[in-house]
Amino acid sequence: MTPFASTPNFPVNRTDPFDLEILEDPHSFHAELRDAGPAVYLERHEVFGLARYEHVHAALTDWQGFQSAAGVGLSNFRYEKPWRPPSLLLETDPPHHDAPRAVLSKVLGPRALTKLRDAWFSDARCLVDQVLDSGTEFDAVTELAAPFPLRVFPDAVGISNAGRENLLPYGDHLFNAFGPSNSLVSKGAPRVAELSTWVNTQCSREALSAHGFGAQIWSAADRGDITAEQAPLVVRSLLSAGVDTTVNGLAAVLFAFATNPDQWTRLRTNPSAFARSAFDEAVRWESPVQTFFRTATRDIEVGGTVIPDGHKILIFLGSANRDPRRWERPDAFDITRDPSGHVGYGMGIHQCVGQHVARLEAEALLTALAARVATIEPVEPPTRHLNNTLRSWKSMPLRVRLG
Ligand code: OVP
Repeated sequence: MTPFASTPNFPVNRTDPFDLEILEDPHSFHAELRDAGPAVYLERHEVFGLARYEHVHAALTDWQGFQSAAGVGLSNFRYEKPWRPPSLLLETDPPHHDAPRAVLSKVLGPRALTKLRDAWFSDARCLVDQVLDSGTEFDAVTELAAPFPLRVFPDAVGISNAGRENLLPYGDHLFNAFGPSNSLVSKGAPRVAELSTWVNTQCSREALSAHGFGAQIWSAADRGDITAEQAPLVVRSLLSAGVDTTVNGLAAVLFAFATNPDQWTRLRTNPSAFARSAFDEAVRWESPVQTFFRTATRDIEVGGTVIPDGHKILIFLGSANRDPRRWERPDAFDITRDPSGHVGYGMGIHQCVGQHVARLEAEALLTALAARVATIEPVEPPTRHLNNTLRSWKSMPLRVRLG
């Protein structure tokens, strides 16, 4: 049954967390895992799963016991060659993690973003006007949540306009590849070489405009803060992590408001006060990044279970963010709650370095919508785009009333 004692001292679950039906609607599976115990053996992939907030938080903050350097997907870099050179941010630990992290946190920090604020607010108003002027029914994924980040973020990084349509499929495959080699990974495989070549080409100094995030990463290499070999891989992290995540985060907050009209009314009473925390509440509620793996660096105890050295551990961020042991009315989208402490951006030394960028995009888009839109409702149920890691969407038909 398991590679361990015939009577294991931990619960065992036979469900595949990456089964398409589970990805479509993971909530009851998450509740089952949380109720089973602090650490559950997931027999299908021979890994341990952590689904309660307390233990997810503890594992994320213990980077020494739960390493990222063996990969944050199911595959262990000690035994299997990764499909692309590992990320210098996501798939490393101190000391190697420190310099790239310090560079990116400065380039993407709140101070640096103040320069983009007015331009992004105006871009958001422009996009919202364009959508609303052509009608009050639209697809919130393909007309708002995808086009907005796809316009402002690659501009801010400083890549060319040509080929930007590659960013979403590249990210889709990247986030699928953290999971097992299932049908979602096979579906992306034919385009991997082409998409990787395009992304890698965008990371060279020559491909990047003069003052963007990309150029600032190369300037950090000139100063000696990182090496010239590291610079293109740090740029690659921006192009890898910065698009699909925000597209799905924005779609999530729009869906949250469409299905909770009282919350939209409340947002509109004071958009500048509520927009930011509303987005964080949507990140808690939806967890656009559902899972990441860690690897045990020694025999390590979690709530009475010893996870053996070298084992992969699946961390259920989405489950932790709806754990009733931590949150009151966890399934309710409530912009007046304090969502801080949610693990939708992770926690600890790897916590999302782009979170200020994501929040600024959301604040700009929600503010532009709040200025013109009185009510939002679904026209028909949205459809999911299934991904091994992302809680993603294909379509979201909405109807709004102006005023
Ligand atoms: C959500 C993330 C995701 C995918 C790729 C990378 C980071 C990277 O650093 O390449 S964080």
